Amino acid sequence: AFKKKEVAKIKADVPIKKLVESPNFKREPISLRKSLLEPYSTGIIAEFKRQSPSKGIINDQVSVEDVTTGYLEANVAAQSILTDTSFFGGTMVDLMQARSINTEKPILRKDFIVDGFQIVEAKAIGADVILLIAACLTKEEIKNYGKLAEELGLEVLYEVHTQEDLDKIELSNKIIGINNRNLKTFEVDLEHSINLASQIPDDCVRVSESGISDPRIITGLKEYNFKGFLIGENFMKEENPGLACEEFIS
Ligand code: IGP
Repeated sequence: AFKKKEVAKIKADVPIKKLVESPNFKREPISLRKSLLEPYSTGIIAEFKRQSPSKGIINDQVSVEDVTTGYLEANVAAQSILTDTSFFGGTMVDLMQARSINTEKPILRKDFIVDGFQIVEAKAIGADVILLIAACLTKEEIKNYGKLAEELGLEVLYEVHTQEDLDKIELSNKIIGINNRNLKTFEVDLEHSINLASQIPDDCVRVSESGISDPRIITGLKEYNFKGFLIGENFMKEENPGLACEEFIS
């Protein structure tokens, strides 16, 4: 509800026409699906995350440019940039700055999407992929926002935590992210990904999100056909997140 008010305010100030005229709106989006399915993909989706409701400040000393450069040098499959300000201290400018350096790898706009306006905005700031969190949306909204994203040429990472979430999504050819973290209790359970994974058909790309702190976890998740691994805090808690990412991958 809070996000809805916030979005309504921006929507009133920024006409859609302005967004559509942005140079980023014309660029060809880069495919996350392709990047994750490439034979030698690292599968790592590295996140820029200054703070979180569960951890407070994680790192407010590093610039998005330096972290982006480091992540790209580490050969990540994609980047995730939080644009939610209230809870995560992110901004749309963060994503635009990352985009100005990153011209090769997909960028996920990590935010709570509760309005189609944010999807047009995502494209205008240079994102390739949006996040739709099933727990925040109705079945209808998921369908409509998914369609809008597709029409704009953006991909969608559909985020689920429970079977109930999964039941809201039409499961064909989708990128499905299983969040290991319960967004209400903040509890992290890796077993969770593995249990839910069996309910996802093989034409979907499986992504495991949150609480991944050891390369061995990835080795384990690969056995269950996970192709993507969304990691934030484990890198961001270090002084040099890019270097931490590089060491993690090699
Ligand atoms: C990253 P972690 O534990 O590696 O920092 O988690 C990412 O999965 C997490 O930030 C996240 C998130 C979200 C944040 C997953 N889903 C939805 C905001 C909204």
